[in-house]
Amino acid sequence: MADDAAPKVGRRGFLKGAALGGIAAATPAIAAAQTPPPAGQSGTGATGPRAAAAAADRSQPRPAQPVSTSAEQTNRDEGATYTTCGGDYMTDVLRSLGIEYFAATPGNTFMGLHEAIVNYGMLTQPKLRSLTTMHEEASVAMCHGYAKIAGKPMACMFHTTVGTMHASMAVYNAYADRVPIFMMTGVALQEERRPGGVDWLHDATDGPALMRDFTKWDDTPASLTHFGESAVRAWKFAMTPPYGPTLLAVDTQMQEDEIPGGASKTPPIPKLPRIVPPSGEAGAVRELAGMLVKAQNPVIVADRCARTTEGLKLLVELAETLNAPVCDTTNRMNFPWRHPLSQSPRQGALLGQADVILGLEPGDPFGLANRKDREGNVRRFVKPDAKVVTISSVELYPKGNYQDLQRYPSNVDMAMEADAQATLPFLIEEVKRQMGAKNQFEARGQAHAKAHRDDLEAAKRNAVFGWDDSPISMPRMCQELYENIKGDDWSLVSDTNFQSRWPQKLWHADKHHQFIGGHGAAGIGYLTPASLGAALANQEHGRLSVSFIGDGDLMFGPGVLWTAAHERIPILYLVHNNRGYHMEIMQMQVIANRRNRGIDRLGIACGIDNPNINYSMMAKSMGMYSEGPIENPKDLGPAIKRAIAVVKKGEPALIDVVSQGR
Ligand SMILES: Cc1ncc(C[n+]2csc(CCOP(=O)(O)OP(=O)(O)O)c2C)c(N)n1
Ligand SMILES: [Mg+2]
Repeated sequence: MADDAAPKVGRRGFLKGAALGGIAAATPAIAAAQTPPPAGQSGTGATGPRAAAAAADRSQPRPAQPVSTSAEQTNRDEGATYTTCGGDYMTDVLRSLGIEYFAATPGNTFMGLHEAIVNYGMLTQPKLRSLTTMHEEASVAMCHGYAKIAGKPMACMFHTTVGTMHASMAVYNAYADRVPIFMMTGVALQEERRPGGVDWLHDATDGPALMRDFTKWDDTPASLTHFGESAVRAWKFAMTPPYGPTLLAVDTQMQEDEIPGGASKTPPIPKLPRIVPPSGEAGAVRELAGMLVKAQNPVIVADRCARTTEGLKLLVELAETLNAPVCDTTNRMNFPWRHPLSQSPRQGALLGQADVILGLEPGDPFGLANRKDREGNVRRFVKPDAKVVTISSVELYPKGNYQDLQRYPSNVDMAMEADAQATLPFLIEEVKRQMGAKNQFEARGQAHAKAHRDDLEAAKRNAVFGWDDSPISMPRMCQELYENIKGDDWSLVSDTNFQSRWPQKLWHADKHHQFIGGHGAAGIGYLTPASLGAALANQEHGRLSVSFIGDGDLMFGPGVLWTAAHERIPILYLVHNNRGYHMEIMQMQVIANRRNRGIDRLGIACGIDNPNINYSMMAKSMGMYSEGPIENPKDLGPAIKRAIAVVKKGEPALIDVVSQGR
């Protein structure tokens, strides 16, 4: 990416640099169009909880840069070559939306826009950064991770048909994880634009159909004006809860050709309104507050609740007001890990005693009250008279076919169809009003605080089992990392499921950017690129991004390491190298044991060994600092220290840790 550090602007570049001004002159409203209203101005009044929630929402686009409107700069189309192609206009639309990054594996169905981004978008303000990937799945997963830190979409574009097919699993992950992505693919609508046989193979009359079941919205705009409107609409829908990926199929002719009629006919950039997410209906919020205030044992289960920093703060406020325990599914950074009311390890026991259960954006509302055993028998484990209330935006946008909604939750008493984070300010206000001045729940809070301390002590005791073992134990790997980052502004940009959640059990984390949650749809091949996208978003804040990636996950798309090195994105990858698809080993062991056939041969199906892969050498071959394979746990801490020094200089690094299954 270093290309734009010393731009050779030249005549075309100079003219391009002037281009934004040219469009601004043609469309005076453009500079103001995507500038959000002053913080605090809301759809229903400038004060109160709604305004406070909106003020802290980092999802809104950045204000457009000031633009010049000098006469010289309006001459965009003077000279021998055209300077106002459709791709340039599209580039301006993207950056008007606050999009800063664009990831792509190149393909000629989008070269008109790709060239415009490289030769115009990267050289003029506000600069776009184009990142080259080695698999379309990596482009999408990078956008997935980026959005979880940045709180807004990154753009990617993939080749028609073949690129769309490659991208699809990562799109499904993002869809199931309710994460916004601004995606584009090409399409040559006219046969004259398909000169060769391959061009026909790489075209589809309805390319987005392939992923329509798991994208939030798509369109195939038929003119530049239409592109502008659909692009703004795609961003808007992606960022309206439930968030999700949206897709535009963009005609090659429109990307490549001059703007019909020349620069003066450049279409305007449509205005993006500030989005106000739906909050719960006032009467229902009052009723829920009453249930929570009266409850003896309320339990809050937070799933994809905290979209932003503000969401985490609000959940802390609700929990502390009620002294109610919070069980965090870890799909988002919902709640501080060492908060005394953080009770995730005790979720089963707490739900069993609960009289009111509040599920915030639950991915599996059925699971709030029911468990299925391995034989498929369902058991309701909450008390018969326990009340279950959910606040969820997901059911405002249901789709068929893919089964991401989980089993029908007949256990739910009230389903508040609203965004949980947007509803929390009203719920807190109402709980406080109904509670009055006196805090009636202090004893409950103290009991939970003690349970939290007990869990922490138990986790510390358990962590030392096998401390000096080789392969290296999970708690040892996690703690060696934590000891080296705890003084920094760190961000764990991977999931912790495959590390048995040791970070949640032992680390202190109280900031929204310190953890990004999981895959969404458990599609492997997500961790390595999604971590990188999140690290990209962390880069401008100077945060230390660290990531655990599986050896299996890494081998789904090792080319991500080259993108990390090439783009110089600071991140520390620890490869949890258990030399196998260990999740599948565990599952197959259950089957083999059920059939009394032993587990000795399962490595044949699930091992990644013989030969062992040297991930450190692999990373080095792509220009990345690396160490390992590390087998002796005593070598791990010093290696991490050295790698972090590299990361702090702005480079990626990887350590291959030969480690236990879980
Ligand atoms: C695309 C895809 N293929 C297959 C699976 C099934 N699967 C789930 S976990 C897993 C193993 C992943 O290996 P690794 O990343 O090394 O993690 P480990 O379980 O070894 O810790 C596999 C293959 C999946 N979830 N997604
Ligand atoms: Mg593995």
